[in-house]
Amino acid sequence: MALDEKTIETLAKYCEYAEVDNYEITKITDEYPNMTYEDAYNIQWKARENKEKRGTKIVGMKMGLTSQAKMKQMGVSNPCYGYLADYFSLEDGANIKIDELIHPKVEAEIAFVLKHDLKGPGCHIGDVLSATDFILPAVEIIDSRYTNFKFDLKSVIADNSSSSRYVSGGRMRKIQDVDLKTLGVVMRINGEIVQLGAAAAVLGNPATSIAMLANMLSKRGEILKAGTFILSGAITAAVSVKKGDSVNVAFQDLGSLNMRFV
Ligand code: OOG
Ligand code: MG
Repeated sequence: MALDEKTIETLAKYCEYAEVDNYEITKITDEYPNMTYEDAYNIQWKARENKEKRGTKIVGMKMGLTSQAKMKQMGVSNPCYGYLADYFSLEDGANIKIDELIHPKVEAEIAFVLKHDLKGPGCHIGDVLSATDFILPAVEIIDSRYTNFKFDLKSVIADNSSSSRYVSGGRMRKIQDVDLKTLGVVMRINGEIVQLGAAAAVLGNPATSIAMLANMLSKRGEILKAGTFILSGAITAAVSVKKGDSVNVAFQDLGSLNMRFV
C-alpha cells in the first residue's frame, strides 16, 4: 500500500520533530503495517526537504546496517541510507551534550569524500575507488527516535536511519595507501576496550557500501556528487554511552578520534 501525500507529510513531521526535540516515538509500522520501502524513503526525503526549507544544509550521506554485527544487533537483514545535516557534524575532541539526545550509541566508521560524481545503477567497487578523493576516520553517534531503540527496516528508514551526530577528522589518506579490508579499529570507552574489528566487516570492503548507496539512490534519480562526504556504516556493533563517558577510537593508518558525553 502506498501512503498518500498527506500521510507522508504527517509521518515526516512525526519522525523529524522527535529528532529535533529528542523524544521517543512508537514505530510507524505499528500504525501503517502495509507501508512500503518507497513510502519509508518518501518520509525520509520529505523530512530532509522540510529541514532544507528551514535553512539546514545537508552535508553528506550515510549508509547503515552494512555489517553483520549491526544487522544482528538490530535484527534487520538489509542496509539502509540516510542524510547528514549540518548540525550533526562535530569536531574531534567534542563535548557532546547528551541531554540533546535520547539514547545515543557510538559506532566506528570509515568516511569517504568523493572527487567525481558516482551514479547508479551498475555502480561497482572500481567506480568507487577511482571516484574517491580520500578517506577519513569517523565515529557516528546514532540515536533512534523509537522506543527502546527497537525498530524494523521500514521504520528506521523513515527515521533517517537513526542519524544524529558524527565526529570526523584524524588523518586523511588516499585510498590506494590503505588496505581497506584489513584496516583495524579499536574502540575504548573510559579506557576500556569495548569493540574491535576490521573494515572488511562492512560488506567485505567499505567501498562496496558506497557503490550500494549510489545504486540505491539511482532508484530515485539521485546521484552522489563530487565532494560528497559519506559514512560507509559501522564496522562493529554500536555501543551505548552515558553522561561522563569518554570515547576513543583508534583507526589503523588514520589516527584516532576522541569525544566526551557531557
Ligand atoms: C540504524 C543505523 C545503523 C550503521 O552504521 O550501521 C548505522 C541503527 O542501527 O539504528 O548507522
Ligand atoms: Mg552508522
